[in-house]
Amino acid sequence: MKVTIDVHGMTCMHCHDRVTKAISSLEGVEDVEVSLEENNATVSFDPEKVTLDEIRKAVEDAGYETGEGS
Ligand code: 9UX
Repeated sequence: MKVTIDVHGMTCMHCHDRVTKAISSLEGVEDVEVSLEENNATVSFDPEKVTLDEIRKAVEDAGYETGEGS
């Protein structure tokens, strides 16, 4: 499944890379597209291996705030 999650607090390209790595390091994540301009991350993942909450937690653990997924 593919979900776009709001990610707040990214201000530079380093933030962008940190969020990308935090999400892509999770097992079950197939593709990640982080947008600094739109303050979100579009993630393709296998819901049997990883949940949206786990993805959100990985972003928060990296130091960023998350919003609702859609
Ligand atoms: Mo640069 Mo992004 O210090 O937090 S990594 S703004």
